[in-house]
Amino acid sequence: MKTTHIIAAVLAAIPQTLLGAAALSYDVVTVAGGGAIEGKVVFQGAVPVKKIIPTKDKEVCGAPRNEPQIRVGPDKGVQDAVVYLKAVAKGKAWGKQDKTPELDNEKCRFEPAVQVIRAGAIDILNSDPVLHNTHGFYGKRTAFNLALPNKGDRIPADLPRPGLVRVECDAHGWMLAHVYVADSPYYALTGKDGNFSITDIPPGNYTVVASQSYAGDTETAVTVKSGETVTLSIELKKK
Ligand SMILES: [Cu+2]
Repeated sequence: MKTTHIIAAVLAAIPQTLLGAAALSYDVVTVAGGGAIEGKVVFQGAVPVKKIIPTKDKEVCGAPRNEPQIRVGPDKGVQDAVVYLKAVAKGKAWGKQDKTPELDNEKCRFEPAVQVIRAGAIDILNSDPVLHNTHGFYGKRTAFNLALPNKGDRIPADLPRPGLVRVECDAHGWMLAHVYVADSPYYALTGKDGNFSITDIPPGNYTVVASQSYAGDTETAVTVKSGETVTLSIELKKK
């Protein structure tokens, strides 16, 4: 009896934030009469460039060059912005995955530089005849750390938790990629024109997050109604 009381008291003392972690799990339900969110991600500012100076393996890695830190098209559309709905509790099924996602080391760049995957497997590849050491991080914590000495190497890695994974190469300091591990299937990656579309959303209130590594995150509150499409223009601003 006494023990039961103690357990009850301990449970009551667990902060809601800890219990909230369980509530963040995603439940698949039938979505009838869902709505959609579509639109465009834009960036109006001057496009910053980063000087890349390969210091080794130059025959593969190339000459010094300037690379844009945000890919902006002629009409200001931002390519490779990740757009997702924050902390969705339930909704549509994930859909079939055609193949295991891949991150390739190619000419001492990551290909693709930005991708969104579901939690689980990702294959790390090397298309170069030089050593790459592909190192992924959740924040400061290592998610994987893989040496790929040979062209044609393919090593399976695992990203078990949702969140942003920053990927570096320990051999080539300028290499950088971002892998977003989604916590629900409500996400999109903008194309060259900056456009995105997210469909089959249960009616309700949502936070749309547009995320880009240079500009950071921009959040927009949206109400989705049954059978309707909300059109957004999301302007990214460097904070
Ligand atoms: Cu490398």
